[in-house]
Amino acid sequence: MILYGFWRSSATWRARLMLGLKGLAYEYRAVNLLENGGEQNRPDYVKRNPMRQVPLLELHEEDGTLLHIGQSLVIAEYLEERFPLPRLLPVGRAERARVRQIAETINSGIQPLANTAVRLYVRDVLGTDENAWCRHWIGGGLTAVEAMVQSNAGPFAFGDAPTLADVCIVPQLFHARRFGVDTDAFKTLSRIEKACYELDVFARAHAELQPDAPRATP
Ligand SMILES: N[C@@H](CCC(=O)N[C@@H](CS)C(=O)NCC(=O)O)C(=O)O
Repeated sequence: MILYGFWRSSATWRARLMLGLKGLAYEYRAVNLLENGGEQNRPDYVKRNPMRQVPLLELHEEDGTLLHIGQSLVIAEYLEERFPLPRLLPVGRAERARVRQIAETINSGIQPLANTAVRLYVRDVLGTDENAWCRHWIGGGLTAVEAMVQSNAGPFAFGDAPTLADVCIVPQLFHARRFGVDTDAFKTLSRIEKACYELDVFARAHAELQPDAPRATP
């Protein structure tokens, strides 16, 4: 299995967490989104993922068929079907809907508004402060997510074990801070984040620990 990604990409971070929580081994191939015109735009990568985004999971089906799966939540569903345990989604249908609602709110209601291509457009074409733009959309979105987790949160976003909801919340909080959102204001999300980082899988998946993350010079 090969995971194509970028150290800071929150969607790659989600895929890293899913693979980690399921205990699956994979090779990581870094795609630098910022340099050389963005390696996601290279013809060999576009052939694999026409959307020109990370993450992308490359793997073989049991019969040898080669698969390229883009979209982190589709990766989650695929992994859940093929490697059911440990679960990323709860057993009950209604509970699964709640977890998926949190994940999808982040995936389609928050993250795309602060994506690299969008931020560059806001800054370079619209001539607007892209950090203020991101703060507005991420802050508003996380206010909704904070309300969503209230009723079912245990130590984690949904009960006693991490789910797809936590997998989406943790990277989004990192990015919220990057743009100046005061994440301490989200009391339940902050508590959930702390519980997640106490797990080795979450601690190791942090963006700044990835092999393509810039290293501080001594
Ligand atoms: N919904 C997609 C989002 C993927 C996405 O937005 N990836 C970003 C990095 S987090 C990307 O590749 N951006 C490239 C660009 O904006 O040019 C997913 O969950 O995989």
